[in-house]
Amino acid sequence: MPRKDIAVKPKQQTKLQLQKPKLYKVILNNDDYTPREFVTIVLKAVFRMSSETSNRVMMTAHEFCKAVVVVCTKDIAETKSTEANDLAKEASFPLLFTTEPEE
Ligand code: TYC
Repeated sequence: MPRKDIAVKPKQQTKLQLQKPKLYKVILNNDDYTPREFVTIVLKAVFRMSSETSNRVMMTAHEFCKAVVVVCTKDIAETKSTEANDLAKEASFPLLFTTEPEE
């Protein structure tokens, strides 16, 4: 039986504060040589974009020099941009994906 004359102090709880992971942008950079179709092929293959989205992102880079492809963790951003840059190198195109921290 619990005694009513003794106050039991609740144990102090330690709050575990999880830090939000810092996010990174994958940037598609325009150039004058890579065919538009090749850019959309890479966007579809590596970033799983639909034809419509890949075309829109490619045209954004084409018109404004750069386009944000995706925002994700550093690890994923670096893996994906390396994968995409490797495809461009294999095909001998200067297409370049870069990563940068999101403000
Ligand atoms: N500017 C290229 C052309 O006219 C096409 C292109 C678009 C290349 C986007 C890279 O990120 C890019 N052939």
